[in-house]
Amino acid sequence: MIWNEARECMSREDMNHLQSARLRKIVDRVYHNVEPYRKKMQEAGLEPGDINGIEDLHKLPFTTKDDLRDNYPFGLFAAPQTDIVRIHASSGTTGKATVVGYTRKDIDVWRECVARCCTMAGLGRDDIIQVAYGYGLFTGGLGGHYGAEHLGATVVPMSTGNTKKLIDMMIDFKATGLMCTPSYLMHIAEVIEEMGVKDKIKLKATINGAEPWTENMRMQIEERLGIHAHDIYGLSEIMGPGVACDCIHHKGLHIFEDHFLPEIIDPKTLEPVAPGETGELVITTLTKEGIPLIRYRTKDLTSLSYEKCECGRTTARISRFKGRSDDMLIIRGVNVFPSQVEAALLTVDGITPNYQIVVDRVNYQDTLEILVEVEERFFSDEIKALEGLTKKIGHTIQQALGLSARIKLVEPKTIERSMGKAVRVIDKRKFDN
Ligand code: DLL
Repeated sequence: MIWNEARECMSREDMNHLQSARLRKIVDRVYHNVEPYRKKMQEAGLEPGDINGIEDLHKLPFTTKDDLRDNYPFGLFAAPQTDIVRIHASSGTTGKATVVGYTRKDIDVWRECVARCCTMAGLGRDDIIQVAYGYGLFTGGLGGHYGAEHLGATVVPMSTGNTKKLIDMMIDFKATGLMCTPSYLMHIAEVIEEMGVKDKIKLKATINGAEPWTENMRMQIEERLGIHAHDIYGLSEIMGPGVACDCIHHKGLHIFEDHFLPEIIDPKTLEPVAPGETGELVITTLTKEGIPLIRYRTKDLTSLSYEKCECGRTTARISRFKGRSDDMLIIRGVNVFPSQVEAALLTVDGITPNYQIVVDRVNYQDTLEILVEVEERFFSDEIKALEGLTKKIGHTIQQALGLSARIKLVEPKTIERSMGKAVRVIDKRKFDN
């Protein structure tokens, strides 16, 4: 089992000491190897010697996705190409992809982090783990694969594509672990029910991430499949999956602070927020060689807690993600996060976590429509049941968002399923000009 007690259960003092030593080293590395970083530091009047420890972190300039795009493809690499053994890239919504490179040591750190996540989920050498994240430039497939293999588990590289085959193999191989996006897991649960094979499934735990999901959705999945579903976080710029993961207590995601130094800032003022308050997660990679990033603005909204967890780990925990500072929708002047909509919907009985938010603009007025899949039984009931449910959802959304929405109930499986990240929001306003 990969339970790195020396690192995951360190005293705060020792952890800060380790982080300071690693920060000094990484700042030195980028200053001497990455021209854009040297320039940025010089513009801020900084030299590596000015950074003595984590108390000086705030002096360093931020890094954003634009810095990666501006230096496409390899401009921020801090290692010679001969030391880079792997490239990944994330598809940008605009412009060029963001490209990242890994040295052999980076891959070793990555697999150890993902293996630690598997341990948190109670998986070990005896387990058979199917990896159903996409393999390729996306970090999910290979990241999960190397981590589970490092754990010593038996890895089945399913990738995405054929859900029935995945389930057949899950049964035949007696698979006990599964890694995939939460929305795909939901789809897998539906197909298992459809096939009537739930009693043949030996699954114990799943490790799900790459997109926001709610606590409610996690509990619904756990109940449907009789498993523990764990939230894994990561982003390709920083490494890929395995930056943080929640343990069996599901009270926030333990961030591997020996490799990733977290801060939470107010995305508008860029100042740190008080402990426990929600803001944007900023990460400094402490050990990356290929593409170390200093104060990288993830745009992901969360909060930090340094309280010791019941599991014994002392690493800081980030709360379940509340969305991104840049996926926030402003509808009729009201800020709305898709995760808020999901949380509200799932409080209503009879709703599945399959929904789509459609925002449009008609006569200069924003419109909000929410398509919600409801259980089959409502469609066989009389029309009154449907009307009642529509009203109830409308009321719940109004209460949660302070916004009225047109609710459209649709039959199960109407909303297109995704093997990767679900398309939760269709914002048509972007296309009119
Ligand atoms: O999604 C890496 C990953 C793969 C993580 C598999 C977990 C599992 P990117 O494609 O670069 O990398 O997208 C990163 O996805 O900034 C978040 O906005 C979102 N995200 C990732 N994990 C979670 C999560 C991978 N557990 C972006 N909860 C991040 C909420 C998540 N959002």
